[in-house]
Amino acid sequence: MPMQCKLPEETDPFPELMSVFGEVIDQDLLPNSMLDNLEAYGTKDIGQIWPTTQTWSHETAALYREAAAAAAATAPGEDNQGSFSCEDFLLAFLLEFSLKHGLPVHITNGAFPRGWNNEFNWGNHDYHDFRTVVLKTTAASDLDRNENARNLFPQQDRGNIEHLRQAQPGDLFLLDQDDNGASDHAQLVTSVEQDIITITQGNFVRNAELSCTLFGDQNNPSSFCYGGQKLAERTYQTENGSYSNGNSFIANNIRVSFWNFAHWNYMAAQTRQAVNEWRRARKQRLNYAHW
Ligand SMILES: [Ca+2]
Ligand SMILES: [Ca+2]
Repeated sequence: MPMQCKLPEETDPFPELMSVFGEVIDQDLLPNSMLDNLEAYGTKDIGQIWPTTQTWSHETAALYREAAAAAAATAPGEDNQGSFSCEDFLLAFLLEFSLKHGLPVHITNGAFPRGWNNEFNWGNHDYHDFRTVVLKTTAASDLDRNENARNLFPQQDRGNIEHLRQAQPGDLFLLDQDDNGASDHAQLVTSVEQDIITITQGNFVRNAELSCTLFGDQNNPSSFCYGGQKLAERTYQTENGSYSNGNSFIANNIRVSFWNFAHWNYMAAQTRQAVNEWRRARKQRLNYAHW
């Protein structure tokens, strides 16, 4: 898979949008003024992080679930020896799978409410840069955003034990442990068998060293101060409500969620179109300047 920011050919058709889990949310696109600004600040051309070569469908979502079922063994360990904060693990796993299969992603957070899209390269960035910025700027509570993930049981905001039992590998467990309405922990479901649900998770522990407080970025997976922890496997026993750390768990504080693939398909197509239109207009502008 080429990792350079290759520009799409104007004739490159966007892959067909397939029917898949999720729903399209109204979200602002990249404005031309922003693309013009990037150009003004020295970006030569706007390319892609990776090209979307297929869209999310029931088939590719099923492949993703298969990969999640093997996630404990193949957890992505590009840097920090496989250490991650909880949401960073879910994102790193997703990004790696999407890159490998040419699938679109559109991750929205407070730092970039328009969403990070693989079809938009804001400079000469590579996959590693993209991954770093997405992980660094996205918190567990951002997975609550409808643009990123949707509840699998929309009739109720909160989960219950029956919802947990119906989970599948690849689903996200979003936990609101302090019950303030925002998720503060996230886990990847890797298997559901009878009364036992297995998850893989990262964790975050703040590094209290002074040098980290002053110079490090605890949220940056590439920083020497990254607070991500080694991946761990945990189990829920739905029969008796016990969790593998010895505590019991409260099913009502866990939402079963899945990525909003339908929205990402749509946003990647829209982003490619917006970038192509901007490039066409820019070419005309340059031709006119050279006249
Ligand atoms: Ca993060
Ligand atoms: Ca919370």
